[in-house]
Amino acid sequence: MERPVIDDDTFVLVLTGAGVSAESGIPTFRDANGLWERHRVEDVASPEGFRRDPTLVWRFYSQRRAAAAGCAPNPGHHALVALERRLGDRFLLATQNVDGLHRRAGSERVVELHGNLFTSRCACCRRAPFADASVYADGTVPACTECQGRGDFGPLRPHIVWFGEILASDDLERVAAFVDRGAARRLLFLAAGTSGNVYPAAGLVDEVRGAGGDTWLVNAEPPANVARFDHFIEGPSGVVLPRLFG
Ligand code: BJW
Repeated sequence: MERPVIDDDTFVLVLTGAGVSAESGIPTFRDANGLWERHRVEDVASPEGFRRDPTLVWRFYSQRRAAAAGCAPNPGHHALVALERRLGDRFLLATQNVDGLHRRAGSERVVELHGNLFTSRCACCRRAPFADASVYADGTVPACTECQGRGDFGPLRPHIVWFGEILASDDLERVAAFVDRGAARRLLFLAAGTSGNVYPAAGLVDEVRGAGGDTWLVNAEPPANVARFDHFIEGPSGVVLPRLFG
């Protein structure tokens, strides 16, 4: 199997998607039997859907919280931890996954681009997002305890970036700064387990190529954007990542 050269000058930016958690038992979005086959994305993962039916949205995320809490990181997650320990600050992991499995595996330099399943925030007030593993299976829509009574009482919502919502600017800036630092030395980009459908994450490969970086993709099958990568390794990330970096 082709392996990337990682020397003392190399900066590695990793982008992970749902495929990396698939071997932990967490469903992907767009595969057969994926989440978007069973749920309408505009109903459960958009601000309009939440305004229309917050009960449905909380049922969806409650089921996902309950399921993810029972899952454990797999060898793909652990291989990225080992790579980070080797590279230190020359490593950054940008994940689209909200399941928290990278941090549970031990990854520290992590940017959770699309939020976190086990964090909630108020849909109305400026209260800071907070850790929350609550499950509302009975149709309850949790209320914010901080703005309640002050006239602008609002429901809590999952701290997730839904379609049409902007990603946190400090997260995007952290990734862009890493690309700049790596481009001044030797930059390697690895995407794993992502179909490359959702932006801005799907555009990272183009940014790295524009900065002169080498681009790798590990995926169970060739996705639509495979031609935008210099190297493609087909296979499950739980098997391929330990071989690449073990
Ligand atoms: C394996 C495997 C194994 C299986 N091993 N592999 C530019 C162009 C066009 C549109 C836009 C654009 N910029 C922005 C947009 C709009 C929109 C967008 O991208 N739309 C596209 C659908 C066209 N983007 C947004 O709205 C984003 N916001 C934004 O950019 O704000 C500014 C703006 C707004 C509007 C217009 C313009 C600018 C926000 C996107 C938020 C995405 N949120 C979601 C749901 C919430 C998270 C949650 O509930 O969990 O995030 S959508 C869903 O897709 C989720 C994922 O993180 C994301 C990516 O999916 P991923 O991870 O790639 O999973 P899959 O299932 O698609 O693929 C899995 C892959 O793994 C497959 O290929 C399998 O083969 C593989 N696999 N097992 C290795 N074992």
